[in-house]
Amino acid sequence: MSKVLITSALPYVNGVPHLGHIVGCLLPSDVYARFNRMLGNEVLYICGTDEHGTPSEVGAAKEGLEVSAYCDKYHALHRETYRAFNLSFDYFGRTSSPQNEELVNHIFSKIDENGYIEEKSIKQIFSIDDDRFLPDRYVTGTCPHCGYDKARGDQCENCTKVLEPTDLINPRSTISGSTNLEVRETKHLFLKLPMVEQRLAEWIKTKEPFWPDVAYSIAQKWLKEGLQPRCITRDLKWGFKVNKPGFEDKVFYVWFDAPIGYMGITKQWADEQPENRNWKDWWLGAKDVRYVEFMGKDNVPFHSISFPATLLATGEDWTFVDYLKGMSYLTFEGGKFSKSEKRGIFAGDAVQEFPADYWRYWLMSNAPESSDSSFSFDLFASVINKDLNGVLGNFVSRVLKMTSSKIGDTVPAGGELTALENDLFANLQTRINDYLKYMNEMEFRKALNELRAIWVEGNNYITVAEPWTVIKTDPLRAAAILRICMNLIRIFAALSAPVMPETSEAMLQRFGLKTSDLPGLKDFDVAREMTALQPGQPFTVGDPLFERITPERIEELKQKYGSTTC
Ligand code: B3M
Ligand code: ZN
Repeated sequence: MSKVLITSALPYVNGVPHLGHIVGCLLPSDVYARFNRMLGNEVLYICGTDEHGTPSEVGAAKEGLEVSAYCDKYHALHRETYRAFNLSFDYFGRTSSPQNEELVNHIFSKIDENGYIEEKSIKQIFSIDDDRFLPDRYVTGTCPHCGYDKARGDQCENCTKVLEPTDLINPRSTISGSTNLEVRETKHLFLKLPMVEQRLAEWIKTKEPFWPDVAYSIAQKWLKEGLQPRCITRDLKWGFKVNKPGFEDKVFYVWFDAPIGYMGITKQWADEQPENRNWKDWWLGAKDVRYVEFMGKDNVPFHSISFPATLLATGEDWTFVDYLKGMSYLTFEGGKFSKSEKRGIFAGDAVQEFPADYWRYWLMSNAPESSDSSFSFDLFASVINKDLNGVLGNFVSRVLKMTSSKIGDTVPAGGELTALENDLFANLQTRINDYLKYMNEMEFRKALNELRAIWVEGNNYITVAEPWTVIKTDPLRAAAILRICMNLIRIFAALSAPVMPETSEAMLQRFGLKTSDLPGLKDFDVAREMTALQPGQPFTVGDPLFERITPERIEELKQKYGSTTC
């Protein structure tokens, strides 16, 4: 059994999660965690809310709440939404926890002691109308590199270049829109990235070709451009106070403490059962851990450059990321999801409309992996109707209904297997091996293609075997065919479980089985699994697994969620 540490990028606590957030890191990491558990690996799957930074301060002010109360409120909302999507975190924590503060202080002191920190006076933008410094994201202006006019002060999301707010042309306050800004001098702490550049480059080189293109090329681009010292403190009230004399009135930059949050959250998890759990087993001197990170592509620079650089600078034996899965963006009918413009379906609403598995299946089969992908209600309905209703749901109800009405309510006995079954087993074994390989490689679209093809094999088999005709002349043969089909249902339940846990459970329930009865996915052997459901085992037909989405329903959803094409 190997140990697999999985983290999903920590969503900012402010802001309501939309489908793009779900597919951008949360859901793929969940599918991968579930898959690894089914391989028999020891998994620790960590996530939580990213709570520091200006957005929390601004959001709290808007709602008239203390920042900590605001974070409590939205942390609960995130937790509830992810629970509804059946995200199976081992722990969903918070970057503002005392455990994280302790680690941030420790790491900062280490890198300071080791000579990786320098003080510099910088010019920062102060907004006179807002009466505050405007750090990073709260200055908007034109990108000096590509001319994009809505670039933020921390990063241009058009060309992904990291910026300082003072780089922007025609800067304005994102909070009030005011251009009544002035530049003031303030003293800050910088991480000397050039000091780690060489070691970082060597380390990243060892990752080719094991990182997906999107991640590897972003990291390479950064290195090629040369690393600059990076400011890790901010003039804010909300955040972890900097533990260095002369800087007590500053806090750490949110991107300094957020990735350390992965360790902080692991410590929160361990502190709940100190006798059984030790965070260091995963993070410090942990030689036996494979560490996989999931994130949107805009987060790649922080995870491939600044965070590993921070860890290198400590001189301590931290766990470094082994595989970094960077995802592209999901758009809403080609445009942006926007709460303020009421465009796009948000995660909380989505699970009110349809069961989580519909979304999980659609999002994973259309995951924005090598390029962006676009959500639309037409596409969504067509996939649900075709794949889930037409292929999987139809197979399950056909098999169970026919057996129940023609033979009885137990798995039927009888019949020899024929060349048809040998072909089926061989085709399935090939497809299943491919499915497992793609899941292992986190090639989710390809994996889901195989999953669908595996269901199709079942449909093809029953169409060719024709038990409804055969039963008239050879009831034993028909019984054998239907028993094979029932075992197929159980196999489908096993293979679908990482992606559609509730559907898998519903399929098993037909046979009085539970998720804990599922076979592992390691060395999955079709011929062996085909004998798992033995003659005489009772079953129930049950309700259809899925509901068809009608054209009227599609129209209604388009109206409700601001589709551009309605
Ligand atoms: N909160 C950015 C984001 O949600 C940031 C990720 C932190 S991961 C340590 O996209
Ligand atoms: Zn740009």
